[in-house]
Amino acid sequence: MEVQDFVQKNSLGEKLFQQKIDTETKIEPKDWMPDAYRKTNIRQISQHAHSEVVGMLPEGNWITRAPSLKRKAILLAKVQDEAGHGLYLYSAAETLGISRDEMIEQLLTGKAKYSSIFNYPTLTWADMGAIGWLVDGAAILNQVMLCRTSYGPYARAMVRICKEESFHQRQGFEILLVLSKGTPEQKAMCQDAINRWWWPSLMMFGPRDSESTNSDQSMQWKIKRKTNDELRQQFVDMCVEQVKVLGMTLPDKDLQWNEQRGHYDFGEINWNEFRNVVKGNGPCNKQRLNARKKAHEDGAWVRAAAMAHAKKKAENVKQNAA
Ligand code: FAQ
Repeated sequence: MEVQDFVQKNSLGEKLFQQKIDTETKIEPKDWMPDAYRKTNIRQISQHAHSEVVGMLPEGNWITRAPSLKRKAILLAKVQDEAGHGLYLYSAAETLGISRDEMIEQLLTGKAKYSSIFNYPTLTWADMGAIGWLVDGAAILNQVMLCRTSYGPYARAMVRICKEESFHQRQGFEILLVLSKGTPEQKAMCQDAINRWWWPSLMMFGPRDSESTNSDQSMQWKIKRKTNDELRQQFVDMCVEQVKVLGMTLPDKDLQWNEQRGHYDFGEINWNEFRNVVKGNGPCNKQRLNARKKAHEDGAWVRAAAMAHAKKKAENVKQNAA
């Protein structure tokens, strides 16, 4: 292609791209898109996929110790859902031109991030309730917004994921509700789990807007529809009301209704802790990555068998056609 044709074609592509963004038309895999738009979607969608997959580990820890058959079946289904979410998201990222192998490699070598929240330990059964209520609750707020994200395959994956997440959140809240009406020990376990998961849940929304390197551009491209701080505030306002139903408290002495803002004020997040966990120094980072590496190595024979089967099948088709 002549240089001039290329420039003309590109600027037309850019115009069409901007028109689609302005008119709320989804960007689809074969559409022209700026390189940076492609890159930031790959970054965000693949990190989201990794979060779903690593997110199976803290809860997986309790499948064998769930207090009843019913609880075990529900938890098992929830953890399987997270695996499914990871798969939809890896597929959505693949439509942007990155391979699954590359993404997995980035996760296992520590190059790609995943949500900070999954680097905390699950110490008691009440943690299953707190994860469902708070972690899935935070994830839903973020993901409801992403149902309207500008990249088509990501938005469509989110619609399905949100339906399942809302079941996850309710099952978590119900676990806590039962504990909150139980023995003094169960009540204490419930409060302790809320105390430990509250602040890390607030960190899930990412750094303050003033420190968020990607937000401005992602908002302009309508990848994100609300900023980190807006979603965090929405989450705080929602949880302050819900915790009353449990008869429990949130571990923040600065929580207070602000009439002027029409929102709850809340205390300062420990951003040093957040940065440390994201850097790889949280309580369970090494354990989580090692578990993923082991799963990948243990699964090598399955991948090899699937490849061998596909090759044999292709050869058979060729032979039959000859
Ligand atoms: N942890 O400029 P921003 C779930 C990074 S799914 C680690 O504000 P952005 C389901 C960020 O990547 C939970 N890193 O970034 C479930 C960036 O680094 P980079 C996951 C974080 O992308 C429930 C840098 O900091 N959800 O829970 C975190 O505009 C229960 C600067 O930040 C998603 O991934 C963090 N918390 O906004 C599963 C949703 N926050 O890449 C199992 C999709 C920020 O430039 C059990 N993602 N960073 O090197 C998003 O909406 C966005 O990516 C944000 C961050 C909002 C997370």
